[in-house]
Amino acid sequence: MKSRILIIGACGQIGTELTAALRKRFGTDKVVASDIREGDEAMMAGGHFELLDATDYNAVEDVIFSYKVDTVYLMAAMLSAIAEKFPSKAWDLNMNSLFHVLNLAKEGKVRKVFWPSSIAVFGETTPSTNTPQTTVMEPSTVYGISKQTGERWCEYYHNKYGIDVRSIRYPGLISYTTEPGGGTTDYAVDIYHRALKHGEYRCFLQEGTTLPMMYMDDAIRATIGIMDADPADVKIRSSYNLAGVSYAPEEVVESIQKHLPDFKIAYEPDFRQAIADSWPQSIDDSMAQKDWGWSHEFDLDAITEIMLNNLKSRYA
Ligand code: AKB
Repeated sequence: MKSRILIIGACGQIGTELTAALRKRFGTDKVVASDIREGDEAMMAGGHFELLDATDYNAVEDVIFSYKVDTVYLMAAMLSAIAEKFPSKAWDLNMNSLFHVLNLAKEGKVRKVFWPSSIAVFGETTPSTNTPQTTVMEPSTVYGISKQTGERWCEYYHNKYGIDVRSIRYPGLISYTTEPGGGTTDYAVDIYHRALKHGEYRCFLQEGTTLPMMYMDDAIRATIGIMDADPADVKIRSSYNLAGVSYAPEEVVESIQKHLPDFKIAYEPDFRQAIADSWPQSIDDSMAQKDWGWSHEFDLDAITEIMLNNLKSRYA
């Protein structure tokens, strides 16, 4: 019987923690981690691992077939800042990988799919505070355009072919295990590393840039939560708004200074400022709360405490 879970993009920021959580929950034999590159020791030694290019349909199909995969979490993607540098590569990766998995589901080779969207689907014309689930969406980044398009395809495949695809719009994610790569919200992770290593941080976003953020444990809980939900309760098949906390760089500084009073920040905004300015400041996630019981746990001070405590030993 097909019963295994495949994670594509298992070595990325979300994939790493999602793999650990799913291995813990379902047992190592039930989970197949895969990525285009090898992961750290815990990833490689902790269970099944396959080198896999998410844009190679045949390779993805082979892994699904040989491991008897039933459910796919497609986490491979090029994030907002890096995608601006490689637009066509980003489009290929973000879109082709999704089509491959949706088509494999359409052919009956996979039963259930998770695909991550992002707050990047919104743009300058979107109401920026308490952004509703359904609203104006005119993303201005390659990443945002790919995520918005992906949402439309997910809904289309669900409506037209009955595919059980589920998705959430992640805000910026904060974690200490694996660093993010190529996002606009990455400052909110880098800042903790720099605070411990150098006592100061040069921030590529300016003061007052409020963005929606979330601690990784909340994001993993949301991901598993929507996948656990009864299919009838997952009423939105494009992607759900998801909220944690919203804050600006100076609020992270204040939170860090409660532990490291001498910590300093300098603001040197770059091209990522325009991306951040086009995104919402806060998100209304009442649909996720209502449909599948979502609620976040971690606030900024709790995140800061966890980040500093866990990174401390690395920079001691
Ligand atoms: C990024 O900054 O690109 C990502 C995102 C918000 O999807 N963290």
